Amino acid sequence: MVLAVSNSTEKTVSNKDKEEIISKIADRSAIVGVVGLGYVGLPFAVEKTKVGFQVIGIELNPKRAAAVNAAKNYIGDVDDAELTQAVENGQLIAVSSFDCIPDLDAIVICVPTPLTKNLTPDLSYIKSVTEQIAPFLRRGQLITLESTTYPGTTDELMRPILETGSGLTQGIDFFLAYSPERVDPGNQRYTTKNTNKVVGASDPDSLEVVTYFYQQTIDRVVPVSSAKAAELVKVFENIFRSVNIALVNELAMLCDRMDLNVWEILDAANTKPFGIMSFYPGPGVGGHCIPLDPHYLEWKAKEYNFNTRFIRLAGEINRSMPEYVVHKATKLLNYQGLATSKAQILFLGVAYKKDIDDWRESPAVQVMQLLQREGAKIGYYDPFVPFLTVDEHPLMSAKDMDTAIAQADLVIITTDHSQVDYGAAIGLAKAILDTRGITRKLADPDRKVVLL
Ligand code: SAJ
Repeated sequence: MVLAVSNSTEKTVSNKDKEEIISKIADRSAIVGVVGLGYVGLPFAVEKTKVGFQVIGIELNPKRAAAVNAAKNYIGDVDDAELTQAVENGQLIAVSSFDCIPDLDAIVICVPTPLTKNLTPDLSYIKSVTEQIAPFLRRGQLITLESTTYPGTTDELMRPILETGSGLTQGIDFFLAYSPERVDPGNQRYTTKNTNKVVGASDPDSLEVVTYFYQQTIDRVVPVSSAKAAELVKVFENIFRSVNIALVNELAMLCDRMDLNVWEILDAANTKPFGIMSFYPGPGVGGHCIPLDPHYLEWKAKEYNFNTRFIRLAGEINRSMPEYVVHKATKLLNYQGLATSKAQILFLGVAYKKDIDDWRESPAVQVMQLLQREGAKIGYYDPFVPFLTVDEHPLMSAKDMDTAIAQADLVIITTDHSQVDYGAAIGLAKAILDTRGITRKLADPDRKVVLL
């Protein structure tokens, strides 16, 4: 293919470069770099080793890099034995510098994309990694961004930094693409390998190379027309969840006023065999994705003089849920003639969702914080979370659930871990506020349970 370039000389796309990287991917001589060995990067890195690639993980947290090199697993979705095998046979090595960039053929960037305190994108990780890569970039390399971000990041932020820093041109000298991570932490059914993968690039050669690269480890790769399109696909997926979770959270607050049981309403609605998808209310929306990612699009849309009202409203409703739980808890304590400031409250489950150990951005912790600030004595029991901090106060999980429940004036179920015996909890508790509806089908002869 011949590309016309600005100085009117014709420059052929180096098919040699494209053929070379494709051949190195095919015979597994391509060295894969993964920047960021978190809940996206480490599972991806291990998957690549399983199909024969040499992988260098660039992890700036030295503790994490050392853990990987010692085959000490810290990501629940990674199989311990597979990590050990990858490390022991030398296929996965973690480093904490970018000096190895020239040796890499494909570089996959899986760094965090948080929000600032006023809900604007914080691209500092992506920018810093891109700036570190640029001076080492060489002909024929593939750079892929996986972090969830606003449409335009790859082409408008990364590409100029890479081209300026290296003097190379995308699509002619190196390949640049976007492929969103789709990881559902704790999901036993869908893994890195069998979760369909969207890929997008803004030139045909980059799209061809990135598609072939991911096809080596993922059952189905879905190419789209540009990096920007792929970026929007991902953000839409999380907006879809945020809006639908907010819808049922709002319904829960209305049902409370109408003296209706939102769980009964939703269970019945979900018997519809078509045209519905089940979402349930909760104490709020946690994790590193759903509370944050939609605001990346909200921020970008403003450039087009467009207000994404669904995103804003959903965020407002979801962020209001911890306060709503406090309102319900206070009412319940009042029925017992107890002031919140005198109450002993036990939180059953503190992770941001069931059957995982991650409590960062957990709505449970937000509720704990609010009630602790009102003077309540709070404790928790969570088999996945041995300790956490609430307003910088360290807390350990109760060792024995039964004793902790019996000693509490109120139990608040904030995470519905599968392994907890909720029937026993009902028998032992004085009162329960169930924010996850996990007890809705259990016997409650003494009517101790109030559902959100
Ligand atoms: N939640 C509800 N009600 C619901 C569903 C979820 O209150 O009906 C809450 C959860 O308890 C949790 C939060 O929302 O606090 C987010 O839950 P989530 O199920 O969306 O899980 P995440 O954030 O760990 O992972 C999601 C992925 N989950 C699913 O698709 C089921 C997926 O959206 C993305 O691949 C991933 O975010 C990501 O990395 O973007």
